[in-house]
Amino acid sequence: MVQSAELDVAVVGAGFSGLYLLHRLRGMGLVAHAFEAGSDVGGTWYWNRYPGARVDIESQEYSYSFDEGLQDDWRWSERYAAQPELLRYLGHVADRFDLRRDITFDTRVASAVFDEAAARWTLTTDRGDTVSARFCVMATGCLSVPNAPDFPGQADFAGPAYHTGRWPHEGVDFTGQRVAVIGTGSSAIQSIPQIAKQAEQVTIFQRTPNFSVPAHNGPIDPGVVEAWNANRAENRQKQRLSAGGFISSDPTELLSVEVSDEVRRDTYEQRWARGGFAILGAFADQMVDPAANAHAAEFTAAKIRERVKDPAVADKLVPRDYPWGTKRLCVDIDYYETYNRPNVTLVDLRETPLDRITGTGVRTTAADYPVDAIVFAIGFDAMTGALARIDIRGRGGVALKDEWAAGPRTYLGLMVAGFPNLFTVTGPGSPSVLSNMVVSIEQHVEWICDCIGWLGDRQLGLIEASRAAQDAWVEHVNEVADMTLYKQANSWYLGANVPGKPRVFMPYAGGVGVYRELCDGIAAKGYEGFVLEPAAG
Ligand code: FAD
Ligand code: N01
Repeated sequence: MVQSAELDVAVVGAGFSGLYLLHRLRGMGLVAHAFEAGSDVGGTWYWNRYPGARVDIESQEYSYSFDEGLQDDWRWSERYAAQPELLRYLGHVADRFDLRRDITFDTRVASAVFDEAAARWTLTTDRGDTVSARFCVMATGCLSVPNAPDFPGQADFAGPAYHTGRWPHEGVDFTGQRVAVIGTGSSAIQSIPQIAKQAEQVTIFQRTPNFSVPAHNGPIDPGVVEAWNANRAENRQKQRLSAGGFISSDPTELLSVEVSDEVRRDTYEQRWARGGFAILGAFADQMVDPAANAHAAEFTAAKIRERVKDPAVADKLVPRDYPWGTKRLCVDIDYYETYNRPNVTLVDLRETPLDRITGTGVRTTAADYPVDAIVFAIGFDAMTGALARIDIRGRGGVALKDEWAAGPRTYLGLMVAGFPNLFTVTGPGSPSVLSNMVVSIEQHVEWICDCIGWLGDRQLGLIEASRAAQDAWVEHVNEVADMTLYKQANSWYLGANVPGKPRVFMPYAGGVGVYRELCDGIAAKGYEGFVLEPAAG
């Protein structure tokens, strides 16, 4: 339970972001408390327990860097840690730094209202708690609100239905069952091979195929761990200054359009053999030059055709209508090979659209598919979803959802004009989901905490993004996105997966290192672009 109704900082969420915030704020001698809708810490890794869930960045890179002892003591077992291990890691962090005593679980923050006279935020929860805090940090996650399935007839379905983002804690046994999986994003690509190993029959309903690369997962190579630890400080610094927040992709300056066909093929083959996101570092022009991007797409398509035996099925699995990498690249274990199994069927919803769910299965315009269970792997209301579900009101009682009616607008993805002392972690307008998020989270947490400390040192009580700085930042975020191919995909980066959501490219595509330097420069100039006011009284 929250010990004090008068907090220095209220934190919403207890995933990677909320846990580090609590630890850091406490270390500054501040009274901080977190509220978490789940029953324990972990965020993404608490909720997403579907079979096959695992990280797409190498384990040692997808971990906190802020504490040497933590890094010395923790050992990852696999190259790409699976969800249970990631959840154990976050539980270990909570234990190690004794964080749970400052977290109220099973409690959803329903509203956060700024009281201008008192210069404080009042938060109310769905359990009737009210707390007041000088600062409020929304560590609510970019992918924490699953899209609710909304298929005609779904209430008629007699069997169980699951969403990958809200998987039952006790697990699901599909033995002997016929299972429908709707969706073919990362969650589906990870879970389908596992479900297919257990179920009698799996039918996959695909609207848009994704580009996926093999993880080549396995027990973590002790040599990798040794090399990482031998140069850990340097590696961590390289991550922080890199484009994507990870260094295992080993990016080159080579341009795909300038090398010979042979060099290009060899480069891609070598990176394919390394697995995972190594391919992202192959050429510097693949995300900005359509011709270079087409090379990556052609190479990946050829690999899909090698991996899938039936050419007609392979053909359906090849993405055609958006550039390579403009949706987060999937990292799979035997995804395409799973289509070679006799108990797996792919239904292309572009050819035969999903008509309705019936009492006994899924009906397309061409056929009925009787199933015992349905898995909805249909994604999230990303980046703004969790914030939109809290009634956040800033100056003059203005609601954040009204302020963002035409799409999110922030300064640096950290603050919103009209909402003083309210911070967002990895909010829209920051590199966020285009990066190794742990690196982006640490940078945000440290910037926010340093800012709060700086204000305290100067007897300043309020910080707020100026509208001019916010407008300029939004323009810059758009300009940078326009230099890339990202906007050519109907992705959740643009809000395209949620009917009625404004189409705005939400993350900052300028890179983690560039962004960090911008944020640090702004802080060094006395928080340029922010309006500062003395503490009340
Ligand atoms: P979250 O982990 O989402 O935690 C936010 C928490 O806030 C949640 O527990 C939620 O319950 C809580 N919350 C939200 N609203 C409220 C409210 N109103 N009141 C109370 N509590 C609230 N990123 C990568 O970089 N690499 C990966 O490989 C990767 N894999 C992923 C796999 C999956 C299946 C998903 C969904 C995401 C993945 N991500 C990955 C992104 C992942 O979300 C981040 O890496 C990271 O875990 C986010 O941490 P967070 O603390 O910011 O948010
Ligand atoms: O969700 P998604 P996700 N009818 O939105 C389909 C991270 N993550 O949970 O593209 C039929 O990507 C939809 O089709 P379409 C990662 O950042 C990482 O898989 O809209 N189909 C799509 O195929 C990722 O990007 C990992 O045409 C419908 C799928 O559902 C993000 O989370 C693992 C539909 C949704 O794909 C989200 O991934 C998991 C409908 N009405 C997640 N509505 C790692 O590997 C939606 N779809 C680390």
